[in-house]
Amino acid sequence: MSWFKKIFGKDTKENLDKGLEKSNRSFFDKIGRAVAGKSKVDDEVLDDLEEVLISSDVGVETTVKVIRRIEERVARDKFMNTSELDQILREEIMNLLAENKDSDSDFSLSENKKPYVIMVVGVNGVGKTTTIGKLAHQFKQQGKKVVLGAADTFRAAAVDQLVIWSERVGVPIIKQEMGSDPASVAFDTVQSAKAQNADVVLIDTAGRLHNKINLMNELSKIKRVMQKVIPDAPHEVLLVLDGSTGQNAFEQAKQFTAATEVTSLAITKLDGTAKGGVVIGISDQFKIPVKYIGVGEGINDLQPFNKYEFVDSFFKKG
Ligand SMILES: Nc1nc2c(ncn2[C@@H]2O[C@H](COP(=O)(O)OP(=O)(O)OP(=O)(O)O)[C@@H](O)[C@H]2O)c(=O)[nH]1
Ligand SMILES: [Mg+2]
Repeated sequence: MSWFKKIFGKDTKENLDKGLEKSNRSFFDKIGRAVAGKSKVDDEVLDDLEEVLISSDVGVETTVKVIRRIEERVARDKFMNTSELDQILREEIMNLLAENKDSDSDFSLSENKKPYVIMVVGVNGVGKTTTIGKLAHQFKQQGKKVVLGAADTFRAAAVDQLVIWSERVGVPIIKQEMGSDPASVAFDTVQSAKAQNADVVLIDTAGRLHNKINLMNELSKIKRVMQKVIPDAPHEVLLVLDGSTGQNAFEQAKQFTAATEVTSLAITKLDGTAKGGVVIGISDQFKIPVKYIGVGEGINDLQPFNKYEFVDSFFKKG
C-alpha cells in the first residue's frame, strides 16, 4: 500500500470517481447511442465504437489497438451481445495498459539522492505551480523536508503564487525578484536545500517564454547550473499536462519529450471535463510514466496515478 493511501484512505478512490464523473457519463452516453437498437456487435457497432473512443480523447493510435483487439474477440466468439460490450472494452483497455511496464507511482526518494530534485515543466496555465503546492503538501505529510524554488521569474504573480503555496503548506521557498535569472534561483535553491539537509526540492519553471527554443534553452541552463551543486540533478523532470485540453495535451507531451528529457508526467484538471480518456491514450502511447493526476484545485486533489483504479473509475456504471 502506498503512503498516499495510508494517509488519504478510501477518500482517494471516491475523489477519483467524482473527478471522472463527467468523462464517465459522456462515455456511457456515447456507448449507449452506438449500440441502441442492436443486440449483436457487428461491423457497424465497431465503427461506431471507434468513433466513441476517438471522441472520448483516447487518441487514434490507442483506439486502433483497442478496436483490433475487440475485432479479434468478435471473430473468435462469433456472437457477441452488445450488452457485454462495455465490459469487454474495459477488459481490453486494462489488458492494453497492463502491457506497459509498471512503474512505481511514487517518486523514489532515497538517502543517496538527497535532496531529490524535481524540476516541474510544462506550458503556461497547465497547473505546474498548483501541482508543486500539492506535492509539497504530500511530501511534508510523509515527514519529508521540502524546499521550493521559484524559478518562474517571468511573471511577478508567478513568484507570489508559489509564496502562497509555501505558506499554506508550511515549507521554505527560495526566490529572487521577477526578471532575475531562473537558473540562478534554481542554483540558490539546491544549494540552500543541501545546506539544510532537505529531502526534496521542487523547482517551478516558466511555461511562457518568447518562443519554444528559448524555453528549452532555459530549461537546459537550469539543469546545468543545478548540476554544479548536485551532479545528478534533476532526479525527475515532471511534465505537467492539462487533461481538459484533450488532444492538445498529447501534442504538448510529444513536443516536450522530443525537445527535453522528461522522466514523468502529471495530468491535471480531470475534474469537470469529459476529456479524461486522454489519460488512457497518454499512458498507452508514451514510454514515460504518468505519475500523478489532478482532480481539483484543493491541496488534497492530486493522486498518484494507478492505471487499474483509473480504468475502473472510468468504466464505473453510475
Ligand atoms: N479544476 C482543476 N483546476 C486545476 C487543477 N490543477 C490546477 N488547476 C488550476 O489551473 C489554474 C492554473 O494553474 P497554475 O498552477 O497556476 O498553472 P501553471 O502551469 O503554474 O501556470 P503558469 O505559471 O502561468 O505557467 C489555476 O487556477 C489552478 O487552480 C486541477 O487538477 N483541477
Ligand atoms: Mg505557475
